[in-house]
Amino acid sequence: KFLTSKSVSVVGVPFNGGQPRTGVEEGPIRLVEFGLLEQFREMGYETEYELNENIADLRPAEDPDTLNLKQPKYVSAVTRVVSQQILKRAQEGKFVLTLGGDHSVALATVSGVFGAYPDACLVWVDAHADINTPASTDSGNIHGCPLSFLTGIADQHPDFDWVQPLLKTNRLVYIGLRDVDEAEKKIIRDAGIKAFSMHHVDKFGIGQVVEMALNHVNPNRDLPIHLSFDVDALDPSVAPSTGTPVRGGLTFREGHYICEAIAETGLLVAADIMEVNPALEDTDSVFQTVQVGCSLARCCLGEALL
Ligand code: 6HN
Ligand code: MN
Ligand code: MN
Ligand code: MN
Repeated sequence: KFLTSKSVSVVGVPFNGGQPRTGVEEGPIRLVEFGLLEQFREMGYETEYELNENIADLRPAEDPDTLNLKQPKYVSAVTRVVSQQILKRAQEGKFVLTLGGDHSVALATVSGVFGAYPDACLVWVDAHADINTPASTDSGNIHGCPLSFLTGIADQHPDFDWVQPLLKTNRLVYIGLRDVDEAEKKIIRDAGIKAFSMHHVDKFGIGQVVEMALNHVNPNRDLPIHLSFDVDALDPSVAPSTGTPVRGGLTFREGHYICEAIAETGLLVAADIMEVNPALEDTDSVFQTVQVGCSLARCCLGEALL
């Protein structure tokens, strides 16, 4: 047991600078408006909340030469500040729940969580691998790159020199992949990173996949776990309001099962719910996506455990 009390610190990161579509910065406020904090309190959690409303004010001027990345100084400035916030809350023994924002915010969450728990492992649930390097990215969108910086696979980039390679590749496991760039496949193969794609979910079932994933990163079930959940891992019929939807994703139950099974270990110390974009699609789609984001978060905190 790593957490010292039944206490959750919710960190909203209303940030869209890691990708081109606006709206994802409204993810955190919509999840909170939906009643997430009250839901945690009803579950018996002491709940604190920081929205980081003015985070976009940190935007610096960009250099003309960004080495292939889009707005690296903006992403760096925001994630650097938020990483310190998350580090502090994790050090206080609180469960840290981060609400994105786009997935570049994982630069902050993983840096903060692994700063507090150097032995932690990371379960990355996503349609995408988010491990492009500045050299390999086609889009230049940094939400497709955080894991290359966090693992030290990316060459040093002047704007991200504060990011320490705290994540060892054998402490990272993927679930849900189905849209991985060719360059990312090579990175994953060369580094020997364990990855369970949708193909594996179909083949083995979600129960076996989570078991195998944890066996890889946490064989003795004694290390802290950080779960980073991109809602585009879910099928677009389940979570339609997200910036880069890909068909053939996790069902509602498969997504929840992952959160429940990891919560059940008693080792989960932090979770991210990322890429909810309330500006995309119709009202029903937004409601459905916000609702599923909240229920995933509650499952991370043990709601489904009897
Ligand atoms: N996400 N591999 C693509 C890219 O632009 O690098 C997609 C990345 C998506 C990132 O959904 O967090
Ligand atoms: Mn992602
Ligand atoms: Mn994704
Ligand atoms: Mn692609």
